[in-house]
Amino acid sequence: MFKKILVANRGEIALRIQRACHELGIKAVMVYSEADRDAKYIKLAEEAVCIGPAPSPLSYLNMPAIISAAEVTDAEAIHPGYGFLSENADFAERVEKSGFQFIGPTPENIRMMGDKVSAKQAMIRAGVPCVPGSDGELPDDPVQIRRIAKAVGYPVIIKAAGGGGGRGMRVVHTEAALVNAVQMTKAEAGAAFGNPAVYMEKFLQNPRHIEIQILADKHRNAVYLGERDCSMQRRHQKVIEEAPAPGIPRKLIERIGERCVTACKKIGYRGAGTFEFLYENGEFYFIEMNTRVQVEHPVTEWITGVDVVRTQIMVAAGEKLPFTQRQIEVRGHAIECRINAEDPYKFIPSPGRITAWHAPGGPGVRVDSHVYTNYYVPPNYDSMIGKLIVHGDTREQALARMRTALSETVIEGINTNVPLHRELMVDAKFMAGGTNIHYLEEWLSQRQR
Ligand code: MV4
Repeated sequence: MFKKILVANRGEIALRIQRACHELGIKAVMVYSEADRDAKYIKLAEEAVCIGPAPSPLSYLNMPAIISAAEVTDAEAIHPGYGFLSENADFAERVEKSGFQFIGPTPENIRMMGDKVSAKQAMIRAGVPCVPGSDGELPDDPVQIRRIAKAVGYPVIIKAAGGGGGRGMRVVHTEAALVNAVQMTKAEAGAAFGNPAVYMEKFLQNPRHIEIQILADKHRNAVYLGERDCSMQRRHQKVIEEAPAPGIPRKLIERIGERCVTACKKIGYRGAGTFEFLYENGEFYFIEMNTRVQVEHPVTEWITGVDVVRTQIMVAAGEKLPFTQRQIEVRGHAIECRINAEDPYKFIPSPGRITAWHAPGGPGVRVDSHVYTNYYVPPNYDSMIGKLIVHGDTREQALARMRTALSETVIEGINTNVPLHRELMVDAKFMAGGTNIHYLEEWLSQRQR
């Protein structure tokens, strides 16, 4: 096992990884920008290295600064967390070339999934069901583009190979608008991602966003840890996640989970990963794969009892997965509310000093956050300041525990979206379960203030 790991991230996930290291008896080297000197995990750190000024390109995205920090502290491995450099294949490659273990998949697998065309082709070959569409990159010939769209059936969606997470997409409803839309998306993709390649899919009008968590080791063992429902989102930012997904038959999840595991084995995947699907009319359609630990991993940890971050570290060190698929059982229901420093109505970021922080507690309540009373939320990064996660024997019990937990939560000095979560936890449609990816935005547009 590693003796020392460098944590190349900030915020709640830096604290989460630090905790996993300490539990395993591993020393954690924390890095920080000038804006993050006062974070809780820096105070708790046995070693911390400043890697640059507040703007992330100069610190958390600064590869030489991070690799140097690992060198001067004699770390053996680097955990990239989520965001920042976590899905950067060039970073993973540079980490390994410098003699450190990258805690994540191989650079080849990260690169394969970063290109959404090659990701989809790999999944089709591995037997994972995908959204019907162009087989690979769209050609330039307008006649061929029209022929493909006709075969797929309108509406279609044009997506950039270099995009993902909602960037570089365009919906097309008619043949008249098609060729121009393809050309526009290609031009934007070339400018934004340095890759003008685009592909086409049937546009699904009212899907849910369901994802499958997997874990794999370096010995071709892989398991799936059930699903998460991440449909409650606004502008491609998830707001609430839960597991299991309400109303989806277990048998269907098992079938799709097994396909994901087979695909992992086929491509030699290792580490944690998430297969993103759209779910509509009882069918799953793969859209993208994330090659990192995700914000919402705690809901999976709670329904399965598996520590995702601990296992990421163990498999990176070469250990075998400490459980088989047969040992994975789903128990109860978990819900996560992302706590953001933002206006709960207008969603404008609300950085500043937290003058009071009272976290909720009690049975079935978990708070993952790096903040505390008197902490200053810097304006330079994502507005998420923590996550509130609850578990119950049933979804109803989890909802009740979330309502109680939110009622106990006090955050003063900045605006947060806690009032939004309080409203959503008593919304009849959300309480019924199974809302689609458009529900939250429609609800917000009709909300009374
Ligand atoms: C789609 C889609 C409908 N049909 N693909 C947006 C984020 C990116 N990961 C894929 N996205 C979508 N792809 C087809 N063929 C609708 C979306 C989509 C979406 C997906 C998941 C969660 C939220 C979303 C919000 C708007 C659109």
